[in-house]
Amino acid sequence: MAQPLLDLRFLTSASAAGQLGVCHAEVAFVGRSNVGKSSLLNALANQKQLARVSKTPGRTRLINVFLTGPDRWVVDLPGYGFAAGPASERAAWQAMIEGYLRGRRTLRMVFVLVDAEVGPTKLDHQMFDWLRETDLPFRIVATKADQVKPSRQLAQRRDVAAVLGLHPGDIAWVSSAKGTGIQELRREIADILAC
Ligand SMILES: Nc1nc2c(ncn2[C@@H]2O[C@H](COP(=O)(O)OP(=O)(O)OP(=O)(O)O)[C@@H](O)[C@H]2O)c(=O)[nH]1
Ligand SMILES: [Mg+2]
Repeated sequence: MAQPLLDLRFLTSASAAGQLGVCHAEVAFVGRSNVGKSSLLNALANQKQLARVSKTPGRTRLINVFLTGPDRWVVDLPGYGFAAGPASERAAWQAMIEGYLRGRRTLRMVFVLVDAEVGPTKLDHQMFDWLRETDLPFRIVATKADQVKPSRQLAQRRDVAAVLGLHPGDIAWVSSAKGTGIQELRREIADILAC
């Protein structure tokens, strides 16, 4: 069977959740700026420039919606914790992300991306707490796994999971650069969006 998500294509951008139309089901990527959300989307789609990637944090400034199959969305959100820029702008970003996460009845899973090498930051923990409070289903994805030394891979998986009170298997461990874990995540997302 062909791999799912390879048909991902750009649908629309919005600066507020209220501008978005309806869909059947959607999943979203959140995480701090520069953690690799847009790169992961490109890896899942096996397309190099579907979502814009940058070395400079704060590249994704809008809610970017990508379409797969009939009426299924994968949503790339702007990152949090990007220090540069005026406070008012940061507050507007936060309102955009919160507005989206609170406002979508069709949102089936929030994938929270954390850096595999750095582990969860204070802001990531705040995000987990907030997601628990709002009762949104979420799953943790550790990105840039290629940056973890091969000799540290197992221990790092265990450590990142332990900090979060999870088992190593509860966390998807991926590298967009090397393709690690991408096929598994594709299937997982396709299953979530399926019915
Ligand atoms: N080594 C390595 N670098 C990666 C990987 N994924 C992303 N990067 C790099 O990390 C940087 C940020 O990637 P983006 O995908 O733009 O990150 P983002 O989370 O979308 O960032 P914002 O849009 O600013 O929130 C880029 O320089 C990417 O090339 C990976 O799997 N391995
Ligand atoms: Mg991005």
